[in-house]
Amino acid sequence: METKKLKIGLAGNPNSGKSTVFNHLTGGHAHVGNWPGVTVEKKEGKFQYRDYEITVVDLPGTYALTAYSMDEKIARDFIIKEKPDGIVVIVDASNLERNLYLATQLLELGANVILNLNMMDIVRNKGMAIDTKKLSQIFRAAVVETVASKGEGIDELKEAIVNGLKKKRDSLRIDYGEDIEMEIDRLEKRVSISGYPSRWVAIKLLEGDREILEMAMREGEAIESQTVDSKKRLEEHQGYDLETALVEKRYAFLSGLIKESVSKKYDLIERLDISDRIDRILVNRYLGIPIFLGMMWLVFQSVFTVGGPLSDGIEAMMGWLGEFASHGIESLGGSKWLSSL
Ligand SMILES: Nc1nc2c(ncn2[C@@H]2O[C@H](COP(=O)(O)OP(=O)(O)O)[C@@H](O)[C@H]2O)c(=O)[nH]1
Ligand SMILES: [Mg+2]
Repeated sequence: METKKLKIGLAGNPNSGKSTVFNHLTGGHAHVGNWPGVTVEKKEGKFQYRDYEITVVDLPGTYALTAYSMDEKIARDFIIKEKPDGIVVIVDASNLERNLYLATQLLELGANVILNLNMMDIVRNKGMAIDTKKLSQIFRAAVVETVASKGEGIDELKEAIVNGLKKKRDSLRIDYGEDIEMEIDRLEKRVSISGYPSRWVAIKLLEGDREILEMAMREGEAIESQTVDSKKRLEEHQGYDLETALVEKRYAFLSGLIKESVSKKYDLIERLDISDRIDRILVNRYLGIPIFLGMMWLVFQSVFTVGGPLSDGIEAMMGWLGEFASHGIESLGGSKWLSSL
């Protein structure tokens, strides 16, 4: 049988277990070189699975795909220029929201993503469960769970690489809201950079990505003033920083996704959450004052109903103590004038 070739990239936040997965896939045999033009290390390995020979490229550990850092630029250039068959995104599943941000960016860039939920041992210890089917549906990517440090799930990951990548999925579209979508639309129609998805380019222009703007201007100078106009319209009307707004929309999408697909058993963390919620009711703007007044009323009531008999009792006890003290002093041989005090 003829061997077919696949090339995949491994992406992930630092400390997500990327090197551990790389070593399990490739058996630790790696060719180490540099990324073109820079001194950042590039690690490549190979493995055979079924009738495939799969080349694995270790991408630098990153949190996003902006042009601000060399590592992030390397990751996005690899996807656009080397056109790998897929990207395995290694995710620390015990820290899903932050880790999925990178995966979201890769999907928006049009990469064929396999989501590797690593650190599943920690997730299970926390009493959490992840609905991988639902996550896969909403995220439009194959999902595989692993405990890479123990080699668990690596075969399933290999299977997903050869099978999951065959499926053509619709690319993920985050809804940025009516106003922003209108400007994305406008820019998307006016810009084209060969090899780059135009919606992604439009979003990057709104984000203020210098590299993308320079590339877009080489295709047509007018795009700069059009970008400035779009940003001005949004920022002046809404009074927000556009770059922040775009990041927030992605996190809003992620938090919805996590609400749908992650469930928690009733564990310690949950109980702490509940006491936190009670605190929030007590300090709530509207409920706090009525609850406070109610409590004060109870205190007053208790002073009048319980306080009467109680103060009688205290008086009686003081009298008795006085008797006891004067008798005691006398019986110990003290003089009459001392006990009369
Ligand atoms: N508990 C747990 N630890 C893991 C798992 N996978 C990797 N680790 C550990 O996490 C740390 C970071 O892993 P590494 O592969 O160096 O992460 P990288 O920075 O993404 O390359 C190491 O100490 C690994 O042994 C896992 O599934 N569960
Ligand atoms: Mg590493």
